[in-house]
Amino acid sequence: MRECRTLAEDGPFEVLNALDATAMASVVARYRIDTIFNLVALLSAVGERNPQMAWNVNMGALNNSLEVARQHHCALFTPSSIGAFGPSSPKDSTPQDTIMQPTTIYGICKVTGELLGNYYHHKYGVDTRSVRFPGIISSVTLPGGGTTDYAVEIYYEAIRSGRFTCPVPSDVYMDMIYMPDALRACVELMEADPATLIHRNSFNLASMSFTPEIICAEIKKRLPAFTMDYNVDPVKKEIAESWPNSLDDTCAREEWGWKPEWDLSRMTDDMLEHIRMKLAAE
Ligand code: VAH
Repeated sequence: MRECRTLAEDGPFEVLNALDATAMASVVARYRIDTIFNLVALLSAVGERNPQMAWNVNMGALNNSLEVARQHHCALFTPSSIGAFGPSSPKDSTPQDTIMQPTTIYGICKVTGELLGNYYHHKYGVDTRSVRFPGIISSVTLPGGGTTDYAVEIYYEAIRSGRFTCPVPSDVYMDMIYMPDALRACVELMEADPATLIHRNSFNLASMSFTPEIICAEIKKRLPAFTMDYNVDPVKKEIAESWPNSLDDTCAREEWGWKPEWDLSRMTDDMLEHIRMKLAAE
């Protein structure tokens, strides 16, 4: 972790193919990395367009990260997702330990990743840790192929055009989290005392849960002229409806002190402010 912080603040960046285990091992050895954050994934919607590629990329990068972490004695963070749940999981306040039969290749990769993370911890002692992320919302990076992408795109269109056509049904709840909270969760989990962890791969993580109608209303409080209509994408509809409405993150709160700091109102102010500045600069 210390190594990672140093690199992030002062150190260089290396670009490597996460499917190239030799290159990954070489970078880890060269910079004496003590913690690997493997965030490689083809997301839920794009994964359904090419399931074989999604499996090869997502699991190839994870397998390399696990093996490099094992051989080089690194800790490893690999995110799971609300997408690891499926239609047979309890919908509301989805428990930490429950049925997990996802119906997307992305979700299947995430459940497999959780099992592999726990396996490497129990069999080899690798310090693997993980959270089940909600949809992550950020003004810095544009979304790329996820079912929750609408919750970022809506803010851009509120500033750009004042209108948005939503691909997700108006009444479908999904858990969401603002990027500052997501990043803090990664660090706080990896810095937690391992003696307090009962779970490892992977912790339910909750912050806020809303529907397109709810986020639209929050934006309209600030931009009354903003309008939204719908052109529902059948793939995103099926995926979104298969996921939980809300997660129970009691274990994360009790085992390593998780507590979100951003709610929908505060996030909306921050997103609109930063996107205004970003688009003005462009
Ligand atoms: C997706 N943003 O929509 C990702 C995420 C919880 C959703 O995994 O696929």
